[in-house]
Amino acid sequence: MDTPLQKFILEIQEILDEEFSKLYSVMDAPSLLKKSMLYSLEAGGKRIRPMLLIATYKAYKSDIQKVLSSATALEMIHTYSLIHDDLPAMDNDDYRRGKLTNHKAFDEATAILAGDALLTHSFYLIANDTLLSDSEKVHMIRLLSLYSGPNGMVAGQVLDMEAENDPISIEQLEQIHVLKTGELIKFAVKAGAILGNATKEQIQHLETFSYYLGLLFQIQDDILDVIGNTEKLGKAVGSDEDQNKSTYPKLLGLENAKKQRDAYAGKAKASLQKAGADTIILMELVDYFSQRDH
Ligand code: GRG
Repeated sequence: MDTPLQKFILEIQEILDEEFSKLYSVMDAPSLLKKSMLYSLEAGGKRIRPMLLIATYKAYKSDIQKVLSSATALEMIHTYSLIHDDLPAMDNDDYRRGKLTNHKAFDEATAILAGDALLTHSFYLIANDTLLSDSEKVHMIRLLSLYSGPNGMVAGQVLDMEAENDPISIEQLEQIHVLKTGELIKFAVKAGAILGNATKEQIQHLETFSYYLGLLFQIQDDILDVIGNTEKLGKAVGSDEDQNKSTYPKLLGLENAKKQRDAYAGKAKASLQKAGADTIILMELVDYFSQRDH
């Protein structure tokens, strides 16, 4: 028997696949560019950010059509960040999600442009959504650009690059992850809550929830690097490029990293309860984030 979360995951994956295939026919872009954008969008990501956005919205309202443009836009920004992160100038990875990275399947210039196109088109999708009021559109675009830009995810990427090869403290590591991973997770939760008309107080508790969720997601990512998962990013576990990176297990030890992850899961769930958003799906998502194996 599928759990409510398993059903939800399948439902969201189908919805997003449909949104992306609509994109293909709607976008009046050169065919190579579309192919490169769709190649990465459909490469088999877990879709955790749109899932979180839609699950948070569903804690307050049920007509999920209203959040589809924001959820799709969010996954597009996440996908652009992965394409650019894999480029030779950054992580120089050949594989992602068990497939060739975008610049290996196409070429470097096409991959850069596919990332650029995903980023800019994400804002167009929201601006063009007839189900959102003008003020909702501006609100979504403002938050998404703030959290993914130079004060958010891009800042995290820069700090991460600067920290390479240098020993850093656990506080610095957390700051990098809060920006690099946490800001998009924060957008997911806040966008769902705002469009679901949650109160200011509920949104504050949800922001706290997203903070702990982002951190426990990243701790689990680091733990998977240590305990090994051949599928994960298609990289060899403990590969050379990972040797110099600071991670939670390296700074805390594996057992303490697991304890920290579980403590954050408890705090995330407590915040959900305070926000009146303690639905089965959101609660199960916390466990899914902290126990995932890829
Ligand atoms: C290039 C501006 C710019 C930013 C890149 C997200 C990111 C910032 C880099 C990716 C590298 C990385 C391992 C980041 C940590 C966050 C993380 C675990 C991303 C992978 O997200 P998942 O697990 O990926 O949701 P899938 O493949 O499931 O979509």
